[in-house]
Amino acid sequence: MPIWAMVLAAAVAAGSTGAAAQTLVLRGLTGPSVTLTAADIRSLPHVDARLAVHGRAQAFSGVPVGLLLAKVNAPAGEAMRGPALADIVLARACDGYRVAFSLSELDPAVGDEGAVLADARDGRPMAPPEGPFRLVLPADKRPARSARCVTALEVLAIP
Ligand SMILES: Nc1nc2c(c(=O)[nH]1)N[C@H]1C(S)=C(S)[C@@H](COP(=O)(O)O)O[C@H]1N2
Ligand SMILES: [Mo]
Repeated sequence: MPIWAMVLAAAVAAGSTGAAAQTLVLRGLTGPSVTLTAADIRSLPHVDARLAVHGRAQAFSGVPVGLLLAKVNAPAGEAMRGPALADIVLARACDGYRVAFSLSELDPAVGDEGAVLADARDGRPMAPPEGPFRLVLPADKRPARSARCVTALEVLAIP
């Protein structure tokens, strides 16, 4: 293989690694994990969510987090009782940033904070290191939980 072809192949491989990092992994308490691409997420129902980041109001659009957690059968609604109230959701970001939530606060039938996994800001997709997916908690006062570049949402039981 000529050297230019090797360089091209390496660039394509690096590019596809980048693409793989632009997926969202959902892990439930049981059952297989679910991996969604940006296109998968774009095809799901969207809501608008506003958040002030350092005093600047930002308009995001994305998928309600409860809808994503339902894809891995996270307890919600009537099932949000007993041990489920001690379950947590860990959001993981591409830079190692992590944010923990209680599962019940993300359940629209209980906490209803309006948590959204945004895939657009001001009508445009977000590029890394902010995107492609950013958590938006519209009721938060400080944007510390608004994890940029979210790679996974994991439901975990506290031991
Ligand atoms: N992945 C990731 N997300 C993050 C952070 C981070 O360090 N890594 N910092 C948080 C904090 S503390 C703040 S104040 C906001 C800042 O958002 P901005 O970068 O859009 O200004 O991002 C939040 N999301
Ligand atoms: Mo912050």
